Order: sequence, then C-alpha cells, then structure tokens
Amino acid sequence: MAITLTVQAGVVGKPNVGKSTFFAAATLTDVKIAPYPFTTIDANKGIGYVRIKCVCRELGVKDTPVNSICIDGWRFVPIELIDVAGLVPDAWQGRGLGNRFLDELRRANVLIHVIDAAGTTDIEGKPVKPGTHDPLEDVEFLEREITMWMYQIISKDWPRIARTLDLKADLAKELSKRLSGLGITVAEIENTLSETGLLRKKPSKWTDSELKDFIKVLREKSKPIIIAANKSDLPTAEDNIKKLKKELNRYLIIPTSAESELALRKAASKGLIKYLPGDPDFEIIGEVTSKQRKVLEYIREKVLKKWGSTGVQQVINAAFLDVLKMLAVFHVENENKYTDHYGRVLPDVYLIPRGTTAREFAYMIHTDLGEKFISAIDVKTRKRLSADFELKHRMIIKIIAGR
Ligand SMILES: Nc1nc2c(ncn2[C@@H]2O[C@H](COP(=O)(O)OP(=O)(O)OP(=O)(O)O)[C@@H](O)[C@H]2O)c(=O)[nH]1
Ligand SMILES: [Mg+2]
Repeated sequence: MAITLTVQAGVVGKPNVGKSTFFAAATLTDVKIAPYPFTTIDANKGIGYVRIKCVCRELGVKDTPVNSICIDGWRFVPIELIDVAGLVPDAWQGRGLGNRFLDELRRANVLIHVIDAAGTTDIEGKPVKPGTHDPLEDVEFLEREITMWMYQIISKDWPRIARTLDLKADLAKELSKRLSGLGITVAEIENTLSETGLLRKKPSKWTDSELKDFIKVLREKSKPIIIAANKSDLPTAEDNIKKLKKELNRYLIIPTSAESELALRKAASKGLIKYLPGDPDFEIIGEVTSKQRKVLEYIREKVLKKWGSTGVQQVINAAFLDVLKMLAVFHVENENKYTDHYGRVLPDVYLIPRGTTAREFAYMIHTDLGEKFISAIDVKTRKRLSADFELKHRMIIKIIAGR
C-alpha cells in the first residue's frame, strides 16, 4: 500500500468570513460563495497544495512528477482541504448548523481558522459596518467551540468509561481507542496526560475541571489552529491585524485576501496573467479588459505590495510545515538518474512528520519495502543511512531492500 493523501486541514470559522473563498482559491473548485451566513451547508472537500522548492533545479534535471506538480522549479505537494459550514457560539450544543459540521472535522490534522480581520461581520456572521466588530472575540469563541465539542464526545458516559479505564494498564492506549474517531494519536494523549499531571491519577478520580483541562490541552495538540486574517484587502483590516498579532502571540497569524487569490488564480488559469500561488507579484501576459486591469492593479496595490502576497499559500504552507512540522521528502529508485522504475524523474515527494526514520519512510511507501529494509541512501550526498536515521526536509531517498 502506497502513501495515500491523509493529511487534512479543516477550514473553520464563523459564517461569512471567506472560508469557501479560501477553499475555492486553494483548490480551484467551484463552490458557492455569497455575502450572507450559512452559504455552505454540506462540506466541500478538495485538493490544495503545499508549495516547496523542488530539487530539480539544483540537480539540473527536467523532472516528470507523478504524485505532485512542478512549475518553474516549485513543487506543489497535494494535501486535503475541507471547508465546513460556519460555526456560531454554542455550535457544540447544536446551535446554528452545529454538531454535524463539527463532526466533519474529526479527521482534520490542523485547523485553518479564517477570521474576518476587517470586522465587517458580527459574531454570527451578519454584515455590520466595517471595522465595528472586534475579530479577537471570534478567535476565543471558536477555540472554545472546538474544545467543548471534544468535551461533549469524551464526557458522554464518562463515569462508566473512567471505571473501566481504571483497570487498564496502558491508559493512553485505552483512551486513544475511545477517541479513535477524532484522529488523535497515542503520543498526543501521552503528552497531554503528562503535561496535565494526570498520568498516574485514576480516571474515575479526575474532577470535571481536570477532565476539561485534559481536553483543552489535547485539543491544542491534536487540532492545532493557525489563523488566516482574511479580508486584508479592506482598509479596516490593518489595525485589527496589528492588534491580533500583539494580543494573540500563541497563534500564528497570517493576513490573507482569499478573494484576491481567487481572482488571481482564475486570471492565471485563463492565461491572462503569469502567477503562481504564493508569488509576491504577477505579470499580465494576456488580453485584459480595462475593467480586469483595474481589478488586477487594485490587488497589486492593496494586497501584494502591502502584505507581500495574498497569504493563502502561506497559510497552507505554515499549517503543514510550521504547525504540523511536516517535511517533504522525495523518493527515487535509481539514485543516478533520480528515477522510478518507469524512468520518471523525481516522480514522488511525500509530506511526512518530522522525526520519521528511514525505515518508517520505507513502510509508508510500501509495507514490503519496510519489512525488507536494509538501508537507505541520501541521494544528494550518496551517504548510506541507517534504519533509525531521521529524514530531513527536501532529502531525496532511495531505499535498499532485500528480496
Ligand atoms: N473583501 C473581501 N471579501 C471577501 C474575501 N474573502 C471572501 N470575501 C467575501 O465574503 C463573503 C463570504 O464569503 P464565503 O467564502 O461565502 O464565506 P464563508 O465563510 O464560506 O461563509 P459561510 O459558508 O456562510 O459560513 C463573500 O461575499 C466573499 O466575496 C476577501 O479576502 N476580501
Ligand atoms: Mg462557505
């Protein structure tokens, strides 16, 4: 079994902030976007990409990517995005479109919290005079909703479960079975137990506040949040973004203009401009109408020059590379030609957790490769790597396996 696309980011936030616009820009999927709350009802799933510097140029080869895309020396590595309905306060208790949508986030490894940094919508997503709603409030409420949703799942039937957990030797493992649907790993549970000082306390003796504390820390570890401070193209966003960065230093906050990114990507796919997601600028290469030119120049002035990019690609990269601390590693079968057995050059690159060893990587590619693992080769330096060598970002690896 080869590696499948399992890493997923959930796009979350209150209604009407631009979640679907962000999703559409990142995946180029047509989805419904409108200036009122609850436009999205059924979740949208699509493929977005982490952008990394490809190794093709430093090796001086023309690559033939298979599981990813290479444009102008940039590798776009696929990840899954899920755009869900807007969340309102007390969604965890079923308010708004509530629980059902929270349940769609079970598999998400990281959450991209899209906020309306320009303050043009109230806490429920209804339009208000720009700049009159404080987005700081939205950050706090969303975090609470996610935590309470997890609390609700875990606390259901807790006294009975706690008594059975009391009898088990490996608390983390048993808890992980209980939480299996939430995409939480045993390691995350172990770390949470030791951080909250609950490792040696019998679950039936946990107080409600200890259970809540446990879940709060577990949420931070298993569903970490990155903030996309959206609508950064509007004049009221600037002061809010400064304030958010100052007051919320526990979060990574990246200004975004999803609407601008969507416009640029559409223009690029029509051949009107040369632009890659994440670029700091674009070049007009096609026949544009004066209206189109005006929109494009507006984006250049108000977004690209001001913030350095539209931020959408930066958020996705940061979610996987900085928050989840993943690495991109290339795999080849022929270390001289950098090919697979079909002769395709630098065909595949994989996003893997930091700390993944050479042998674990072999297992990810194919169980058989893992089982018959002998050693690995760091293709750039030709060095042999042992089974427990921890791979590094942008390495090219060949696995040597027995028959
Ligand atoms: N100015 C500005 N408006 C934006 C931006 N991104 C989205 N919008 C607008 O915000 C409104 C809501 O966008 P959606 O993408 O539908 O928002 P949503 O968060 O998915 O909304 P729900 O599905 O209702 O929860 C639309 O009118 C968008 O055009 C942006 O970067 N800047
Ligand atoms: Mg939507």
